Amino acid sequence: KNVVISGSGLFTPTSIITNDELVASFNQYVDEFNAQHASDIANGTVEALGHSSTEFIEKASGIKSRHVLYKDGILDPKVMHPVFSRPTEEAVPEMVEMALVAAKEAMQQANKTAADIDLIICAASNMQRSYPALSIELQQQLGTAGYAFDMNVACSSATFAISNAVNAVRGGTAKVVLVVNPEFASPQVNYRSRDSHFIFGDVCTATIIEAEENCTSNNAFRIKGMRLKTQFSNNIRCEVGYTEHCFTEPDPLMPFFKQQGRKVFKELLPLVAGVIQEEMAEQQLSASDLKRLWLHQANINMNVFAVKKILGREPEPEEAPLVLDTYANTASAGSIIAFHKYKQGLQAGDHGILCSFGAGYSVGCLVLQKC
Ligand code: CO8
Repeated sequence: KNVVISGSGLFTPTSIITNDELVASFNQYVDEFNAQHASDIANGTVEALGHSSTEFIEKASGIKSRHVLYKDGILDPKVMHPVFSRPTEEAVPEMVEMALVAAKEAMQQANKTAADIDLIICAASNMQRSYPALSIELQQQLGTAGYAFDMNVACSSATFAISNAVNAVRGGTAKVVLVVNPEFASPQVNYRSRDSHFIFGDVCTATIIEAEENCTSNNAFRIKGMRLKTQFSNNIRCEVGYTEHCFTEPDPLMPFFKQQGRKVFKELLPLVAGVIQEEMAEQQLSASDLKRLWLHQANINMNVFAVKKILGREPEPEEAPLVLDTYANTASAGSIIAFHKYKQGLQAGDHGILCSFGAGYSVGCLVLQKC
């Protein structure tokens, strides 16, 4: 049975933090830290912190700004994290609020109402709570029937969820699936860490997956191939979990994202290129058959490297669209934002590849064909 992505949606928070704003706040924190610890720094017991810089961030990552749900606390050198109310049982949590907006746009594109949807998958790198599942609350908010579940494969949550959706449609447990990827990343960023304070932004994407025979959308993409791969690595890690308060040695840095960026760069790229090339061989596609590459958005240099490896040449900007300049790394939502914003202009029969890569390690490659 042919299965398609018949609609996509995007929620973008209105607040933007530029590199200059982020660096100014970080450098003020550094100056205050170094002044406070001046004598320990002088006697060598504490290491002085170094300034961050807009030039470094743009050159190393390609990121110029990011959207966040709660800007103020992040930029206050005395706070340096988003500040918001604890969700109550009566209030809809942020991730569900974000998902509602993205879902409605995807449903509209796919000509679907809540009555059509019988499975919701909420797939993201972090869940705001363990249970009840956020997807089930979204199900209640939208008024859909059927069932819903949450899942997490970090940066590959969206592609792995689409693969689950395809299997549900093929297996007959669902007819129309809504996948949402509310990436509320900012609470997990250590804004006091020079190495990672610039990396992430908040966003939510959504897709509708259904059988081609039921699809009435005029901008649908057939999912021709799916290839998923995981390989364990500690190089991107977050330790936070429900056991946190039980540990004999509490660690105040536990909730944060940590990575060995260079190692990730080196180890992940061959994995990504391998998965994409294997799937291209399976689908009998050569580089010249690919009209677009909607890639994970973590680092501009990484994307350029991956695209050159796949196409065997420098890409034209529209062949492998970048959104990380204004969205930063949005974990699993990145490749879906690229798809959502740059899926126009393909002709029926044209092929493209949507590929996520990141923590796990994980790689999720979808071969898409314009219907
Ligand atoms: N300003 C100035 N200097 C800096 C800064 C800064 N902000 N940060 C680091 N430096 C310094 C370093 O200290 C280092 O100095 P020295 O040479 O003296 O030691 C120098 O600059 C070079 O540092 P790096 O080697 O770290 O610089 P890189 O060129 O490697 O760039 C990157 C760093 C941008 C992190 C790069 O390595 C990278 O992007 N790698 C790939 C990372 C990647 O793809 N990660 C995947 C992310 S995981 C994911 O996408 C989702 C995870 C789950 C979601 C979690 C939600 C929060």
